[in-house]
Amino acid sequence: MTRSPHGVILFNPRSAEHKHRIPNSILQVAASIQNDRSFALVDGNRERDPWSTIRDHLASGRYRYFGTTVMPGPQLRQAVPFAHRAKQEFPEVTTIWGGYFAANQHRTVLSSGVVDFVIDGPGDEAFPALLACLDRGKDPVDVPNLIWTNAEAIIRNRKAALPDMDELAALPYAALDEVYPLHQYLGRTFMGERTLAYHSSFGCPFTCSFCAVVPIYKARWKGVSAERIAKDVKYVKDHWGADAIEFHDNNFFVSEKRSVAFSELIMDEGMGWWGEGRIDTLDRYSDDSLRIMRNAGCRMIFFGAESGDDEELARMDKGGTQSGEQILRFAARMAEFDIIPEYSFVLGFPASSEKEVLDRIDRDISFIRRVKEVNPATEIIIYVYSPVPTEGSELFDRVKQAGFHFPDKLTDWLDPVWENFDLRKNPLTPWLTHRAIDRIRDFETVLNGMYPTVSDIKLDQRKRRMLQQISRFRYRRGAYSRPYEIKLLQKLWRYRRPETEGFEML
Ligand code: B12
Repeated sequence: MTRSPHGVILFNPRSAEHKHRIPNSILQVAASIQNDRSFALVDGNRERDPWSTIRDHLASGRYRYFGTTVMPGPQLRQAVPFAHRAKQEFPEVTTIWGGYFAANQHRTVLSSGVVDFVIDGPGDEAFPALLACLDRGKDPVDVPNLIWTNAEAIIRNRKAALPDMDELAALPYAALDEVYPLHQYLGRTFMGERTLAYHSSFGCPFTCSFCAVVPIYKARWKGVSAERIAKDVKYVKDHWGADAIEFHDNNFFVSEKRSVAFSELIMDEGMGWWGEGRIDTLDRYSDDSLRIMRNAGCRMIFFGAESGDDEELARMDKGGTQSGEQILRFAARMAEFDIIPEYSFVLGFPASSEKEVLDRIDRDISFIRRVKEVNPATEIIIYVYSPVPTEGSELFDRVKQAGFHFPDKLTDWLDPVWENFDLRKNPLTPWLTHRAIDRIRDFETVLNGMYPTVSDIKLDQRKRRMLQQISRFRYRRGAYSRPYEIKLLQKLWRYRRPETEGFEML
């Protein structure tokens, strides 16, 4: 096939972190078109003025397509204004968005008039097919995983089956390295000196109704083989000295066979690694499997515990066999294998009265304390429930009945209220009052004071002991209200919250 003369700009807007991970979203998209046409990677995390870089590329006339990856939160601060500028200054250029925000909020994105196409899920097949269509001036009626508009309506094309992940082209690490030295993306974390961010699977087999992955993947999951992961990881180790891995999959541990095979393949590489999984899935793993994973460097696993209340787990369609009793028992089991469980909880679901919302928050707080009694090393992540459009789920119906709705206009998402919503920090949903938010945040402050995360590697032993000393009295008495003295120290020492910025990376 002849190479197309029309290049693509692939932009990763700035996210809020100060040390950055490999932008796998745009890198994997680049892999899908690297044989057909030229591409320019622009990482907003590595550019002081990314718009001028993008504008220079567009002004060169070599690029007809402007692709941007967009997740909710800080990335919108660049993605939205840059789309407006591109449309104003280069009306002949076609703008394409992909990523979770774009797909889940496609109606608002397309009706903004500054984004022409939205990739709905994996772009590996959709994107090259879309560009080939547009090169020929054709309407992309047969391109899968695509949402677009014609004069009358918004059209959502058919969903493609998940790609055969081992068939996907290798990531163009060398091309990224030419623009942004790759070793600078491999920062020091609690697992190693040079931590690689790697994504080895799409989707998740479950349909928790608070999760933004569900509307896009609809309980489908597909992973790269253990052999391919090991080959890719060793390539980055050999070329750029990676000695630790963050697996960015939504659910890395779906297959025990794959997890063990991967562990055996990197057993002698001396690499530490982290990934995300489900408690009920890992609890079915044999002791041998967990031992092999630990010996192969598995240090910590992120789990969606969500709630210790079985009725609440049912109300959020957690599915599987997860229960409050299992969450506690599994925390103890993980201690036997010296793998740190990182439990995330979602607090602040809708209820019929403020009293009921507050009672449930207190219920979740006492459950989290029990987890800490069972295994004090358990890392705790607290999210405040921020609705995602899981249309048709009982939870999202309740949310709508309670009067919640997303912004109608794309630019409204830039409002700090909605950014806080995205960050799951302070989503002022109709049923959540300031008192409820304060109760969650104050407990979190005291908890993080009493048990600072191991992932904050800049917090030395002396600082940890001081935080614990001033938090112990409050934690023991459950006196969480207005913990300003702890907040002050956490601010002073820039305490790191992995859920918003990822692990501390120096
Ligand atoms: C890495 C990551 C981050 C990094 C930032 C990465 C960056 N871009 O610079 C950090 C740690 C900073 C981060 C932060 C947050 N994140 Co985040 N993040 C991820 C994570 C783990 C991996 C993303 C990734 O690289 N995937 C690998 C690539 C290959 O997959 P992909 O992105 O899906 O891309 C494919 C398709 O979507 C499509 N595509 C995607 N973009 C584009 C663009 C174009 C042009 C095209 C054609 C196609 C295309 O094609 C790609 C190849 O098939 C995802 C979960 C996940 N597994 O995807 C969560 C995720 C995107 N994050 C999420 C959230 C909510 C956040 C936070 C808001 C959390 C918080 N409470 O603060 C913050 C935002 C604050 C901030 N700091 O910006 C949610 C979004 C959910 C939602 N509501 O939409 C996710 C889905 C996690 C989850 N399961 O809930 N995040």
